[in-house]
Amino acid sequence: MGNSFSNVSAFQSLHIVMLGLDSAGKTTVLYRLKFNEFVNTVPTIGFNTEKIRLSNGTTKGISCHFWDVGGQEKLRPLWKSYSRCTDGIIYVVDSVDVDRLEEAKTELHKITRISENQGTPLLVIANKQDLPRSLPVSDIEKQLALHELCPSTAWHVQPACAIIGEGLPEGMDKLYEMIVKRRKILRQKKKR
Ligand SMILES: Nc1nc2c(ncn2[C@@H]2O[C@H](COP(=O)(O)OP(=O)(O)OP(=O)(O)O)[C@@H](O)[C@H]2O)c(=O)[nH]1
Ligand SMILES: [Mg+2]
Repeated sequence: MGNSFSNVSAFQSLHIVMLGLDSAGKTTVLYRLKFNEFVNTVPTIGFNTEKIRLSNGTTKGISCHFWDVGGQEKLRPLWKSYSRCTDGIIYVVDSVDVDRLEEAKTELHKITRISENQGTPLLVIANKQDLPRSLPVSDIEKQLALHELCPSTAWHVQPACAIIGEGLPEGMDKLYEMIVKRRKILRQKKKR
C-alpha cells in the first residue's frame, strides 16, 4: 500500500493532548471517540486520560493515548506540561462562543509558541456546528490567526459536532496524516 497511511504499524500508540477553553467540548470529543456515543460531561477539574483504538475513518485501528486537560482559566497553566512531547495537539473551539474567540486565540498561540511544541501538528476542531449561528471554518481560521502560527506547525481546521461525532473521524484522519508527514521529514533530516 503506497498511501500515507502505509506505515501505521510503525506506531505503538500516538500521544495526543486535547486543549481548549472550558466548555468547548473536549471531554465530549474524548468520550465520543472512546464509546462511539454521547456521554454527558461535567467540567473537567484536572484532566481525563483514555487509551482509545480509533474505530472510524482511515485511521481505524490506530491506538491513541489522549490527555484531555481542563480548560478553566485556573487550569491552563497545566497545559504546558501536558502538551510537551506529544505527537499531536487537538485544540477544540466552541464555534458559537464568538465573544471568547480572542481568548481562545491568545491561549492557542501561547501554547504553540513553546519551543517543544513548535512543529507539533495541530488539529483545530471547530465544534458545535449543529448550533444555529455557529461560525464557519473560514471565520474560525481567521479569528484564531492560524496563518500566524510558527511556519513549521502543520494545522487543519475540522468542522464538527462532538454530540453526534460528525467530523471527528475526518479530523483524526487529517491529524494522523500530518503526524506521518512530520515523522518522515524528521527522519530525512536525521539521515542528512
Ligand atoms: N450543541 C452542542 N453541544 C456540545 C457539543 N460538544 C459539546 N457540547 C456541550 O458543551 C458542554 C461542554 O462540553 P465539555 O465536553 O464538558 O467541555 P470541555 O471542553 O471538556 O470543558 P472543560 O472540561 O471545562 O474544559 C456540554 O454541555 C456538552 O454537552 C456539540 O458539538 N454541540
Ligand atoms: Mg472537560
